[in-house]
Amino acid sequence: MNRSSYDLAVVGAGPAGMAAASEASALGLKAVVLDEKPGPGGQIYHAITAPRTSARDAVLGPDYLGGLPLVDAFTHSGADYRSGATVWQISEDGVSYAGADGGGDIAASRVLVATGAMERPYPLPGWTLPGVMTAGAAQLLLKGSGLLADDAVFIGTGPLLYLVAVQYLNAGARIEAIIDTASPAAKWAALPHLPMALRQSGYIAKGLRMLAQIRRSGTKVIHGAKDIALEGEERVAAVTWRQGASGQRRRLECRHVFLHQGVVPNPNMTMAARAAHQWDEVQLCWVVDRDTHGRTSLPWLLAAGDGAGIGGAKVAELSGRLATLAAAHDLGRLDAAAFAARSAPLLRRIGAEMAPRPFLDRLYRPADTDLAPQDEATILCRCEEVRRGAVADAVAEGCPGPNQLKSFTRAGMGPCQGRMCGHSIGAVISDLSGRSAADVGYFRLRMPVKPVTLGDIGGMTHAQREDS
Ligand SMILES: Cc1cc2nc3c(=O)[nH]c(=O)nc-3n(C[C@H](O)[C@@H](O)[C@H](O)COP(=O)(O)OP(=O)(O)OC[C@H]3O[C@@H](n4cnc5c(N)ncnc54)[C@H](O)[C@@H]3O)c2cc1C
Repeated sequence: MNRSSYDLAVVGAGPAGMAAASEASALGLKAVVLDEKPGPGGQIYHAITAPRTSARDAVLGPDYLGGLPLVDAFTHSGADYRSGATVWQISEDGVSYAGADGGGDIAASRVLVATGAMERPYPLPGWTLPGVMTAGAAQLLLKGSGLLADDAVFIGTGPLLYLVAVQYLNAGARIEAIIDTASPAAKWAALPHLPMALRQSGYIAKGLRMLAQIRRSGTKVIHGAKDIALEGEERVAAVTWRQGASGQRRRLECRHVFLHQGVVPNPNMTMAARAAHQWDEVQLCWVVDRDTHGRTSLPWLLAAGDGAGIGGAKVAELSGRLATLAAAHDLGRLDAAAFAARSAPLLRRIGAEMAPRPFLDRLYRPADTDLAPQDEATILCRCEEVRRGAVADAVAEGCPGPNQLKSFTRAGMGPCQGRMCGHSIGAVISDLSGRSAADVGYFRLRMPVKPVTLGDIGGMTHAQREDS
């Protein structure tokens, strides 16, 4: 059992967590960083410390390699880094984690949650078939293991869908088709925000370059698809959809499908800690209430990065630094003048980096029917196999929200604790009841936030488990 004591415990070694730890060391704070992955980098820089080859560099692109200095600074920061450490509980006393070393409790004066984003669930008929995964999962396989699936169909909307498609093309894979589900109305809603987005024209130029590369590759891009469904027995065999005004049903055979409709903050840890959250009507997700420096409604808890609100990797890095400044100031280790002086340039850069967000969030807004699927047989909660029809029955019987739905159906009570279904369940109840998503609310979450064994909680090492 590990009971060392730290000024700051950081959960997550993505851009936010790595930057926070580097800043902590520069300020003389004793910091520990825990991440369940085997190496630092988070989602964007997943497996960045793997041996480099020119082929891999060319596939993953310059933005991926741009993470190397950050990882290098983190590695040399002097912060205590625990890889393969799954944090299952946080509190005002610190964090509890499970890991190969036996895990344990780590006392810390402040806890910074930098657990990043997750892909918004995209439930549609057949999405649980083998051969179907999220675009982000396909990307992790590419980054981590160099695995590719030829002739995949990409379905959905959002910058990450196109980024993964481009990385696939860079790797020499053939893409069967991209079915872009963004509604035409989204473009009109985004347009007024284009001038502000152009203040950071690099993002727009990058997006246009990706679209041009996909066009040049000859990949089929299909717009206006409705009622998309995946077919197959043992595994996915085809995608079908209704096209255009005639509503004619089309069919495309395939063996792999990658789904994606944007990323949302992973709210499980901050919600389970009982920090205040609110519904973001533009990003269509729950976000933790926080000030400019990531201080939440709980005095011991800070939040940074995409887990606290989607802003991308640069904003994650900057917000990690700001949260550490706040921790240092609040612990009496940084005076008010230094706190203000160090914060000002970071806040300015965050303002600039966030300029394209209102445009991007509206341009890639998922269609309402994709957020809340209409087909009765579509599974919403994968862990407990709860279908939309069961949710509709419960709402018709008077079930008012996700928490009561647990008693009706067990939705959200499986190992993922609602991570995979929370947003879809909220959207479907909102759709069925005519109430806003904010009013419907989210699951009431509890620790442990990750599935752990009694051995993990008791702090057994792997060797002890094998002996017992
Ligand atoms: C699947 C996926 C792929 C993405 N790929 C890209 C990309 O290629 N390019 C891009 O620009 N943006 C990408 N993004 C968006 C992206 O997340 C970045 O904006 C950036 O990585 C955010 O940094 P962060 O530090 O906030 O979180 P992350 O980079 O997500 O890091 C969070 C870290 O927290 C760890 N963690 C989470 N829960 C626990 C726990 N309970 N215990 C221990 N550790 C925990 C995770 O293992 C992870 O390493 C991706 C998002 C997702 C969901």
